[in-house]
Amino acid sequence: MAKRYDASDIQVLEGLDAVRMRPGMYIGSTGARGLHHMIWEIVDNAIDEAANGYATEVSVTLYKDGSCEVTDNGRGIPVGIHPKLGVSAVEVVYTQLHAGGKFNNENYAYSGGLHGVGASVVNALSEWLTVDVYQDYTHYQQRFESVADKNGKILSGKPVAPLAKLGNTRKRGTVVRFKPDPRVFEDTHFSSETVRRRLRELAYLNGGIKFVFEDERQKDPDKRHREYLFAGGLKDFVQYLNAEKNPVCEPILFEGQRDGTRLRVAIQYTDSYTENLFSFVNNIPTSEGGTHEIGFKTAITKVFNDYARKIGALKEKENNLSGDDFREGMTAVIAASVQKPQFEGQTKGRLGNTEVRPAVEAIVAEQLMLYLEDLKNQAAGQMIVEKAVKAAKVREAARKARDVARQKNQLEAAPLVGKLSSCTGRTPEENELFIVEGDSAGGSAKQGRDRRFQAILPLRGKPLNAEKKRLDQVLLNEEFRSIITALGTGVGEDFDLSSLKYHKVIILSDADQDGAHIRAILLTFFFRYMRALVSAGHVFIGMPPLYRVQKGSTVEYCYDDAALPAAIRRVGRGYTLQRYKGLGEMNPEQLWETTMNPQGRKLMQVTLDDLAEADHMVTLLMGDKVEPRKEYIAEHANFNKVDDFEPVGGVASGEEA
Ligand code: TSJ
Repeated sequence: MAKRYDASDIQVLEGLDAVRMRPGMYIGSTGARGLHHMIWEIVDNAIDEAANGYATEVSVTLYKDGSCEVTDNGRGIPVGIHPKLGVSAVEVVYTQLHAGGKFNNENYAYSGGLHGVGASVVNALSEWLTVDVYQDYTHYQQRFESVADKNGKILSGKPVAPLAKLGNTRKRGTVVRFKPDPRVFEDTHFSSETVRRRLRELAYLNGGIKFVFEDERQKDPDKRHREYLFAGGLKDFVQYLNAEKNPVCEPILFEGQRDGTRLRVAIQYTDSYTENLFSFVNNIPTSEGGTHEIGFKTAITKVFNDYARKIGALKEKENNLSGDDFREGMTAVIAASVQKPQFEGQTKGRLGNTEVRPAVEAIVAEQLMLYLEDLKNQAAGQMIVEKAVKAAKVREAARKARDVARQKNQLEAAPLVGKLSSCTGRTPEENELFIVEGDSAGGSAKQGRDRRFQAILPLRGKPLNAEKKRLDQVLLNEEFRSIITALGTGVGEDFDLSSLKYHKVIILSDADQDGAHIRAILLTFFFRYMRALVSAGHVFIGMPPLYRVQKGSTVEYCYDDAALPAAIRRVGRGYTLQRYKGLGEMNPEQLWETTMNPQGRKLMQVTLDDLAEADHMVTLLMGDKVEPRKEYIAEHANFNKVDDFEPVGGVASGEEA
């Protein structure tokens, strides 16, 4: 009877416990990102079923008990007993790490989700998980729990009982409900916004599938239920992205497949100066770009240059136009499907697979050529080329202006460097740059700082609005030039994150309308011309206090109106209250204590969770359509509130790590 264990048995026995030992290895982090990753993992499986044509609807419900439920109306996970393991396929999916690799035979071809970690990881990191399968008029159910044994060791995701038949049903599909384990995650609260936005994005990327969002925790009925279904898919996506802009052509749509890479593309030009490329791999946003983006850009530049020559817009002896020229005013969504994606970079937001670049390049070159050869697209093709020729001319003129400015600058380099009070430390990871509104606050910050790792750059007046200008014009602005010089990274196409001199870039502006405006201008600049700085999490917003409550030696600072009554109660009768109208009213010690000292200050990290939303808001706040901006500002008039930073990309809340 002595059963001999082989390697695969050991994996079965230890698989899920290994996940609990090192959750970060499997879901990236145990913070908010990892927590939400649990949902995406399960949702991926449901989307797979729908994308293969077996389901039409995917829904996600957030419950008051902290659990999340994901449903599809597909075939249901197979319930048959696995011949080798003697348990149902459902159970295998939830208890075996990387079940995908092992069950790729005819009946159990299970993809394991596009994020690739599989449903078993979600099970391992949940307090409990239930799965309901509705298949062949039968309702099956199984429940898993993570329980402590008598030594207090946690056994992860154990089946409470085998898969059971509960009864008859006419329904079809799979329902998975799980509660993330608070022993694993720092915070188990699902963000309504995060889930809702991601479902909307998935609905654009997977046109024709209906996504339903339910949040049972919300009181407001409007926030409890949302449905997203975009029949047009990427076409609808690019039009949505351009909603606040002025499009100058119909969307250009194409798709293709080559050497294992599938690509879908939607492009629409607008009259703006900025380039907006949103790329995805297997439904995952690649905000740091990668090989698919490079292939796309290369093909665009080549095909449009060839076309420009063919129609005589470029003469034989003239140089090719640059890629930037053809991408000015371009909004594009590219969605690639890649077999074994490798995600690299700071936030795993860059595709590394080298084979994808030539595949994407070939698909785009072929399809775009077909588009341009079609007679009914002549006008659009001509317009795009003319636009690029104009962009090149302006760029050339700006380059000359910049050379002049640079020469001038060399003579006057002193004032530019002189503004920055650098720190003495030489470790970029530890160093912080405070960009401070106004000379007087800059002075206080300079005196109050810890000069070993904190540098101060005061801004005089307002930098110009980067949204309405080309990079060339932005570079003529002294405030932006001093920021670029201080950071050491270069800007735009030349931006190089690895030469960043300060790993925290902290914007410090007054808590009033002017301060909010300066903040928005700076964030717009970073968003448009140093996006990797933001996406890698280097940009922060300093939070100066609004009030100081004092009695004798007892002092309390309040960072929002809501905190004031409690602070007054704590300090007690006979207090004095100071309301800060600006940073300049604080002396150096107070500024240090409340806003700059890493022990006790509040910083908001700016994130780019939702690039589409971030772009919308930047366009809305800084662009040239006045009406939507007025509405937005009217709706978000309280500039002291942390929520105001949502515009520039769903700024994550919370204190720095
Ligand atoms: F991740 C998961 F396992 F938890 C999960 C899987 C969660 C959810 C919400 C849905 C699913 C899922 C899996 N939905 N649909 C399926 N389909 C299959 O697993 C399936 C069904 C039939 C066949 C077949 O060949 O007959 C093959 C597969 C992969």
